[in-house]
Amino acid sequence: MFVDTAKVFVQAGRGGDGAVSFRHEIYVDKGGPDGGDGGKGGDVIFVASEGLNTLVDFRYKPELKATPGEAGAKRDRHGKSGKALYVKVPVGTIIRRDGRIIADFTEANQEVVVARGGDGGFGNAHFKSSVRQAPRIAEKGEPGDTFEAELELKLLADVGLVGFPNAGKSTFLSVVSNARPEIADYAFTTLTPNLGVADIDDGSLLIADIPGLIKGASEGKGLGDAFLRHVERTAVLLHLIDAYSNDIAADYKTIRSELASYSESLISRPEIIALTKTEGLDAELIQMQIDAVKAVAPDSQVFAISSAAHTGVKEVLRALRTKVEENRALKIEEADPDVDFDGLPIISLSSEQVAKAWHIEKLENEEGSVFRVTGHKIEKFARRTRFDTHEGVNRLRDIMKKMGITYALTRAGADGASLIRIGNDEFPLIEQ
Ligand SMILES: Nc1nc2c(ncn2[C@@H]2O[C@H](COP(=O)(O)OP(=O)(O)OP(=O)(O)O)[C@@H](O)[C@H]2O)c(=O)[nH]1
Ligand SMILES: [Mg+2]
Repeated sequence: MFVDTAKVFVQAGRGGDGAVSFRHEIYVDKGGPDGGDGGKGGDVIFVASEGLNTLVDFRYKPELKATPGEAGAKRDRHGKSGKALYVKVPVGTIIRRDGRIIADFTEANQEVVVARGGDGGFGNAHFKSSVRQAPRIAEKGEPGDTFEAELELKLLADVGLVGFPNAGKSTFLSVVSNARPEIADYAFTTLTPNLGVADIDDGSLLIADIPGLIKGASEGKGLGDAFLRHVERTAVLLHLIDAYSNDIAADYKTIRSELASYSESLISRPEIIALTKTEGLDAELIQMQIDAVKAVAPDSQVFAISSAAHTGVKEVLRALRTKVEENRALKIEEADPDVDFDGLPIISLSSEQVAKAWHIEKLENEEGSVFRVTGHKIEKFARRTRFDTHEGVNRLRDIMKKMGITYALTRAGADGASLIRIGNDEFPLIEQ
């Protein structure tokens, strides 16, 4: 089964808890704090792998979890970090989180940390100060990043083959490359995309062969147009048309209109046209067919080829290579680092500013009001707080004071008994 989309649950490892412990020494009643820190949770890391070309494995393995960090221990022993989970995906895989792209694997061996492991909590050895000789505080480990990842595979190739079923797409690929796709004298022989590398002169082209299109493919006729995603990222399309066709101009227009209904960008992609199976036709007839295509595609290069007799094939590959290179040069020129895809300049705060920012919101419910505090840094501290100990909560209160949050809360009408909510935890502003 060929699968090019999948949803998987990814969970990075939780950080280990920090330990509360005191040194035991002979003749010393109570030694200093020696609780070690928890280890960091393992990351979930995706790696692009050349050998894969389907997402089928993810249909059966929908949960990807890295291991948690271990808790800290006495005598300042730090917990072991959790092991990262490495997940192989095919080159061309795109990963989305809540609909937004978070990774796009365009090269073999490219690695992206898709979910970060939680930090380990500090052990009580960290909290010793001149006024606090015997701290009973330790932090909890942070939860690992957890979400549902949407995977989509869009093969990356230089050239995409399009055309009717039986046009000779797979045969062309088999003649120019190392690929051995299935070939037969009936429509819809190809049911899944094939990739092959064609050598031409001193370079090479990666070519993707997909199932044939028919009139109405965009409405689901035949195998539909879902496979067009695999030629969406190619630099050039090679449109193959059977030279024996009775109405070659109509054939051309049908495929073009299916490409147009799929996407604006596919229809404007540079294309080269090749009439196939020409070894048995006389030159005059071939010329008539070429003229018929040129009448409807005046700007495209048109070739006559025969995969069976190996004629015209090299010329097509050479023309494809030139077009691919032109297209790449164009793309490099277009890329402007300060402009995002929609052409809007990107304005961003420094990551430190973003991390420190916080926001207060007053929520009214039946039992009174609750003040919700949000913000990257304060939420991170809250996640590491052990709400079951006062030392833990008091430390969080200290941090809120230092960040100016407590002041802002009182300005917003909070008193000592007001409930503060950060993440999923609630506690009174001042210890009651
Ligand atoms: N005479 C001749 N027959 C060819 C040539 N190229 C392909 N064919 C034949 O055309 C038929 C269809 O070829 P395929 O390569 O399977 O066609 P396709 O476009 O991949 O078809 P689908 O996978 O169904 O979309 C087969 O019987 C091939 O042998 C050629 O150059 N000359
Ligand atoms: Mg085929």
